[in-house]
Amino acid sequence: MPSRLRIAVQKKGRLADESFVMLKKCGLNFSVRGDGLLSRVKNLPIDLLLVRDDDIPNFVASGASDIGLVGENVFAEEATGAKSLDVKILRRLGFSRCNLCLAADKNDNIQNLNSLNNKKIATSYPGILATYLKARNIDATCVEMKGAVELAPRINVADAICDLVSSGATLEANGLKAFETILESEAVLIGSGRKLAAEKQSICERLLSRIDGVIRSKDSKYIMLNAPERQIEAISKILPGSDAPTIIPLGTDDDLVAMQAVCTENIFWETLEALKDKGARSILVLPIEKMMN
Ligand code: PRT
Ligand code: ZN
Repeated sequence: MPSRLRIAVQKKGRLADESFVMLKKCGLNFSVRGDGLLSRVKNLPIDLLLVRDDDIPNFVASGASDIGLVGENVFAEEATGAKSLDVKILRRLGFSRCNLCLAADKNDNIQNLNSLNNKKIATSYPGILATYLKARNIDATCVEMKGAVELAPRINVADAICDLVSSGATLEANGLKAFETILESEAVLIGSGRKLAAEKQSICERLLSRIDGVIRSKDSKYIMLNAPERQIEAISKILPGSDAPTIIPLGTDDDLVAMQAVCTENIFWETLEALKDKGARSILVLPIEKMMN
């Protein structure tokens, strides 16, 4: 039987939907329904292992899954520090961004790292927190909570908290204020230090190259414009994050050329105005759906 690459993905939750979208953009055709643990990708030798996010680093380390998609916060908690697993980050994926922060009651005098000495901190990330405090010589006690960490100060379980913050609404609703960011997190693709069998390795490399294409095409745009030939250099300098543009003579009497380029950064209205000032006309900015180098 041909071997199939197994990818561990969160089944349900904040990471799940964006993970599925990303894999679909890579051309994987699958559906996730009901209570199934495995979803078979129909058009490639890949299976999705649908699990809780906290289990993903362990599954990748043990070989139950070849690679996995997980928040960097979970990767750092489950795979680094004292728990050290043979798992590494293969790609940063740029979604599910959040910060792991220290926070306390906004009216409290705990508003910096040093004021945490001899205090209790509630968190679901005891590993990351302990490593961070130790490196800074702060002597505080971690109180591990599986959820509702933001309630800990109010019910006198702890003096401060260490929790994920996205919009900040949860902290605000609970009268808390963040005073230190411990980790800036985003979704990451992880793999183990083990060598994959040749067939799986080749599927994995194909997938990684597609993921690179999806990440790069996200902020990239294709720009087309007409401009006087003498302005080619000035206009090229304005195009954000592009290599040398393609120049096509238009054969008109007024020395007009068409310029086309891939810009790896977003193009704002200000850039279009600057291009127009240099003589560019008929400027078109198009989204890029796929890229491969
Ligand atoms: O069931 P399973 O174990 O798989 O899921 P889970 O409940 O452990 O995790 P889930 O689905 O809540 O989150 C999955 C991942 O999403 C996290 O590990 C992070 O990498 C990422 N993520 C991004 C977040 C947030 N943003 C986030 N805001 N995870 C949690 N939160 C929580 C936070 O804990 C706090 O309670 O949202 C609240 C704060 O949000 P704001 O917007 O009010 O600041
Ligand atoms: Zn979880």
